[in-house]
Amino acid sequence: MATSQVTRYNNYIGGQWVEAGTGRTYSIYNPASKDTVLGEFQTSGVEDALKAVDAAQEALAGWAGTPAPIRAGVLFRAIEILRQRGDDIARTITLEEGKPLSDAQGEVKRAMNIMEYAAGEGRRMFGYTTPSELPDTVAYTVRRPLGVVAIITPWNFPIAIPAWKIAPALICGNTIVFKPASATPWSAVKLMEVFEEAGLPPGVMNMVTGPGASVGNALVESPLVKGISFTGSTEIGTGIYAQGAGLLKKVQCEMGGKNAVILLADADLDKALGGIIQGAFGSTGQRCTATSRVIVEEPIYDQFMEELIDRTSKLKIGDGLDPEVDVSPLASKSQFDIVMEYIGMGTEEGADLVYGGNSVTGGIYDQGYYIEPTIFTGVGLDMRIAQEEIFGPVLTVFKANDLQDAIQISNSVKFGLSSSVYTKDLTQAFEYINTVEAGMVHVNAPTLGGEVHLPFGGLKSSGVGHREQGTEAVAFFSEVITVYIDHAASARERARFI
Ligand code: UN1
Repeated sequence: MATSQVTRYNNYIGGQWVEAGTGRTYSIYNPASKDTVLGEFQTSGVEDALKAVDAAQEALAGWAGTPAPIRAGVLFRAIEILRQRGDDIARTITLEEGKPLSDAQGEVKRAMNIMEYAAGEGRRMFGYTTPSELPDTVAYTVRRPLGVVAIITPWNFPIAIPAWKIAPALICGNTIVFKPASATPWSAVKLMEVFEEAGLPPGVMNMVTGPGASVGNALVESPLVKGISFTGSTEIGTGIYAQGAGLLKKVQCEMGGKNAVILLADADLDKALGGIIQGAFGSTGQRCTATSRVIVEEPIYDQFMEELIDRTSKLKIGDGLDPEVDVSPLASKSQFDIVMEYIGMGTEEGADLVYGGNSVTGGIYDQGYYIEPTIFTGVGLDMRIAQEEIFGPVLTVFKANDLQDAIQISNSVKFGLSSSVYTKDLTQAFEYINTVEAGMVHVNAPTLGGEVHLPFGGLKSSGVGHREQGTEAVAFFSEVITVYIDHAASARERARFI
């Protein structure tokens, strides 16, 4: 495509679409058609990030002073705009991230759901009143915004993850600098347009595209930024958390996973296979709640493996725009390379590659970053493919003697995001629920996703700071202020409580 036909998109700062001060831009490409340029975006630098912070700071008093139910009005309008543009935005997600269109549509719906939930919070956002130990004294709590917050998001849910951070941040009265993943700025621009048209006052939300090393870092360091909500790798998140803590900022980091399904011998195998295949290969495994391990109780291991391979072989690989496709391309060349490297590593480490393992080539496949759904057995617990997040369509299978053994295997990794058990036995299910190390626990359901009104997040290296979504999101994006009011007619003998 000739450069002249490529649309150039700008940053959004203080209510204006502006070019980066660096004067530099970069292009993004369709992962299913790797020579197709989708757009040109601003390669912003530190100064752009700081301008956005200043704009957010300037807008803060006005937005924080707007009653929360009125702030909610913007979110309700944004939901309507998303409804009208849903198809176009979903298509944008598929074009730039690669996921199947039906998943992209689901993602837009999820963004609408979270906005609906957050908008409702505009009429709740409860504090509490409680008796004081003094007469004629009222004690209560009230929520106040943090101030300017930085929202730093990954490429794999380029609409839903920003939405589930932005919506609660806005309803709580914060102003925002949004730094989307460098790989998916197009969805971010479209989301920004939705908020602009919904009537968000200038400066309340600003968007700056570009590298994390300059833009993200400047946001984390700026003394005006009081809160940071990050989703991405454990490595980057750990750095942000440490840096933010040193500056006494409120930080939440949602990071990697190595989620396991435990399959017990009494389980409904058909149901379990459906959930495991969707969990492992849906979204091409590029999801922090993806299933990357299955731990199978010995008596059903052989039957499970046979059916797993049979069903996996029927998955259709192709362009996410094709409605028949189950497994679409990896989101980028770098993601493709990482996953291929892990597959090679698995073989070298001595695991048995029992299905897939190759890139898919020929015809349309040469245009994109396709990898076969891949299954390893005979995986040792100390192998890197058993321990590290691969973020691709790679499933490792383990054999366990019983539930306790399975839980031990499940807990043997540094991550603890999401997990699942398939069983009909209530006693075993509860033992699992009470001992598995994961922030989200499923019984007879895939490791995937979550509902927007429930907390989302993990233990150990999967998350730190505060859960996302539900009322937890309001707790993160606000400060609790405790108020004592003495309405006694005159001075007291004992003027203060202890
Ligand atoms: C989901 O799996 O439905 O980055 C959401 C991620 C997670 C969000 C996943 N933070 O994949």
